[in-house]
Amino acid sequence: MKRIIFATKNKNKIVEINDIMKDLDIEIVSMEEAGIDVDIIEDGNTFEENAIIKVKSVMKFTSDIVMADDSGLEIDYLNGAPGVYSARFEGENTPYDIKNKKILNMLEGVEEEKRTARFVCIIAAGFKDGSIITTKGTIEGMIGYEIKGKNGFGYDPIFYVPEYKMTTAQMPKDLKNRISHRGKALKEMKYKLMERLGDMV
Ligand code: ITT
Repeated sequence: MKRIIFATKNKNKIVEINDIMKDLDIEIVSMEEAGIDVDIIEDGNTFEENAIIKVKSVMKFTSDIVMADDSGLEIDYLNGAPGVYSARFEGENTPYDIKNKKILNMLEGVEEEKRTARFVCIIAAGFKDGSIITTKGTIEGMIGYEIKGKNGFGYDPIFYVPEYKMTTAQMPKDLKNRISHRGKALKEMKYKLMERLGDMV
């Protein structure tokens, strides 16, 4: 079976990615499972730059296909913050309950129309010939007024999707994976991979 190494240390992402890619005949393994341990300095200014940095850092250690996800939450009222700093917002190791409460406080009293936000995801894939391709997915929503839901991870409990009248943390995983930034970016990547797989691996 063909193998892709996913350059992430975020276990929640690996779970979602495996679910989304399960119909492909490809084994997705984490860096840990592949025995690759590298500290990646995410010093890009955009999601795309960071996704490519992650892929390139791991490509040095393998000739397998390497894939990475750089994602985050853009809040319009905060001029797009936390954006590429989503994981580092208020400190990398701070529990999300605290980060989410902080955001709710920052938006206290802000009316509904101004609470718009989106999750953005860039997926990058690097191949043994050195080429790298990227895909992008977004999901539009708004910052809710309270923490709601136990599914998902990160900012899901405050990311409210009006169309479904719930946060992404209240969604069953299949629904989130179908409509999410990551789901959309990975779906497009799946098609691009299927086009290339024959001669690239
Ligand atoms: P890797 O770099 O090792 O992949 P990371 O968690 O540091 O893991 P990012 O730099 O891409 O990943 O930061 C993404 C952050 O954006 C993530 O930690 C969450 O805070 C947030 N985020 C991304 N996708 C999300 C989702 O589907 N639901 C909730 N929060 C999400």
